[in-house]
Amino acid sequence: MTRPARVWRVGDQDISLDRPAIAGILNVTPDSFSDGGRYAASREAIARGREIAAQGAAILDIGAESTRPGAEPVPAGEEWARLEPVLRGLRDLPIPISVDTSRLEVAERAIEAGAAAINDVTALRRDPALARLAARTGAGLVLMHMRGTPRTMQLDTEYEDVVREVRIALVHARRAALEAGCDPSQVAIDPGLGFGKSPDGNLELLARLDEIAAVGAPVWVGPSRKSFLGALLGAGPRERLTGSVAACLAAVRRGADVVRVHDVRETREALTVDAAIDARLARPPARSDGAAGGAAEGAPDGAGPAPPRAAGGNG
Ligand code: HH2
Repeated sequence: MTRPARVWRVGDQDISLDRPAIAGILNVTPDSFSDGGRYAASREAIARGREIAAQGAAILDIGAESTRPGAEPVPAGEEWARLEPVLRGLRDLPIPISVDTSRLEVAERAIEAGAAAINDVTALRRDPALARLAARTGAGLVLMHMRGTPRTMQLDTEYEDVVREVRIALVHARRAALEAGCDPSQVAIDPGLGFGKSPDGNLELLARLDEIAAVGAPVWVGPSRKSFLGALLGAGPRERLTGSVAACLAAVRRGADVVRVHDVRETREALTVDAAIDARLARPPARSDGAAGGAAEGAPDGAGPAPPRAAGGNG
């Protein structure tokens, strides 16, 4: 198996993947499935972007066109009009920004306005020239698997083997990006939970995420508040926090490098606890007789070596 890249290169920055990173979601749309309309005004969106950075996200992912099932595309001018004031207002953000767009003209403008990465939910199917743009500018590129378009994707969610099909499609898309001149460290892949998948298909993709991680690219995954969690829990989009966090933990244990989430603080806390438990494996055993042990013999809590990524890409 190829060793996963340990950084994801976005513009002139490296996002370390030694520990799982969080992409915080900011939707500046009137109609996103769980937070539509909430941050449609730029002032609220800018404040939420700053909050996401302060809560521990490694990257802020801003979307201006909903991709929920059945969503109609918005004109490029409208997409850019929603994005521009928010990008300008967040120019000094201490973390890089990715823009969730699959349109070349929007991506070009976003990079000019300071975005460091493009999150393309069509994996170059809508606009293959995005790969050349990333190669030319050094922007990070996320290639996400989707069957069809948001309007059609849930009409057929049957696969012979969903993991195999998604992996092959992502390998092809990544190869196209590399052939266009992208460096491998720039190009992340994402199985696209909820994009043309049944509830079982999403669970299968999470259960066998190590097979996607075996491709060797940084792996993004976005279970946050999605309807397969609602199907399991009988909960509406705003009531899926616990399920989302559980899915993120399961994903990082199977090789996810970046989890794309709405609830950054809660996810960060869960990942911190998970990492602290794993870190025990890299230290001398703690004594159980009440005497000082473990941390007292070594580094203070939280300052130890990066934990081994349990099953990190290796199943
Ligand atoms: N999911 C959504 C949008 N963009 N990008 C990646 N790479 N991976 C994902 O799983 C993903 C994505 C859908 O979620 P959300 O942005 O909350 O909703 P909407 O598309 O309705 O704005």
